Amino acid sequence: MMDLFNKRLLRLQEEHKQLIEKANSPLLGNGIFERYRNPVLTAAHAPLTWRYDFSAERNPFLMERFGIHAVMNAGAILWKGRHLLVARVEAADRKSFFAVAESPNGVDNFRFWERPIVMPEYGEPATNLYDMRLTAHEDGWIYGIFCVERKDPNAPEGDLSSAIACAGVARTQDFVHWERLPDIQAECQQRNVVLHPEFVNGQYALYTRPQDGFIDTGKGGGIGWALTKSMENTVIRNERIINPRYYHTIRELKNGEGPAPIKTSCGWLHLAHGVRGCASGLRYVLYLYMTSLEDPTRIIAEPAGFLMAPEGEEEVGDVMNVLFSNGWTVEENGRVLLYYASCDTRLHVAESSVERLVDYCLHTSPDGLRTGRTVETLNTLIDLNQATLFHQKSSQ
Ligand code: M1P
Repeated sequence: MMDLFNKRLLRLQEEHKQLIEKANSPLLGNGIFERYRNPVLTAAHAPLTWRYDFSAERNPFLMERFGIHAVMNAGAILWKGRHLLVARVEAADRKSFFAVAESPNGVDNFRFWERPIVMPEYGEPATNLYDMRLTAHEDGWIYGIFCVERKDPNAPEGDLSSAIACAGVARTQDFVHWERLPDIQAECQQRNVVLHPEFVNGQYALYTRPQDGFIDTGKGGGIGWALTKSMENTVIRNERIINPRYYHTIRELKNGEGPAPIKTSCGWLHLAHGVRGCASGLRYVLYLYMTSLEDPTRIIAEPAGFLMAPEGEEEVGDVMNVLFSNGWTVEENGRVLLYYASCDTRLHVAESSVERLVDYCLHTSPDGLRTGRTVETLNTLIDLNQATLFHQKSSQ
């Protein structure tokens, strides 16, 4: 028996090591970004010490004693030259928690720190926490804003799925110790709340996403904006929508800000997700838009359609047809690593640069909002190409 136990332990350890240390490489991209071949984090990356009891006495079959189901939607940061992700880890019991994973290069060899984050509670203990957005704010703190979900106390008897979602706030200097601040107070439910990295008019600025429930059935809706004097007692008032959802676009049903925007010389670069309904359910894609440096609420560019949509294995998982991102990092040389999860199951990385993403935003046509304009845009490109090819031929 002991022999079997030891053999199994050795094999588990070897396979885990191979998975963690597997080198990753970029695939051929579309010029805007390159996806990397392997996911950077999956449930199988969770440390064996989280999943198994290594005592042969207590666990003679060396069976999993704690199931990890998925690793997804990670906040990302380059911190003191270190690539850190604060991932949403979902246990087999459906509860999510946060855990830090670190890599030497941002594209492979991600290892979870020894223990998950112990997030202090605020008020009524949460049923679930997920999707942390990290912001290194100019006030000197690193903030994490995340979704806090509790059962709706007013749900009719027998309704076991209605929940109340609000934005939780915590701040840290080392990613181990977190100071929990009061949940953000707002007039309606909030998911996808993100802190802008700079003060605006001397106040903290928040990207918001007001909604009535899991799907915004209310009027309007979209990515909102609100200012608040303090993060220690945050109240969202006078929220206004800066990036609305829109009929027959990739964000017809809902949208949400991704990570904190990146400051570039041409404007703030924003990554967001857009959701539409289709026969197979909700379809989540990622898109970019840019806002003005002088007024971060004013959109100055927004390419038509999606930047990334699920492809290949990304289409399949726990919640099908979903790409979601709440983390990206930018290096001093402008290299951007964009972390995105597929189907609420696993986490991937794609590479681009500030220069390329700005070029994409500024030189891709916006959505004309009707078929005729889409065909006009296409014909303009074909005309340009015909002229270019003609010119190239005649100068040969
Ligand atoms: O299942 C897809 C996503 O659904 C929610 O996002 P949103 O509120 O924007 O629709 C979240 O539960 C998110 O974690 C999840 O990936």
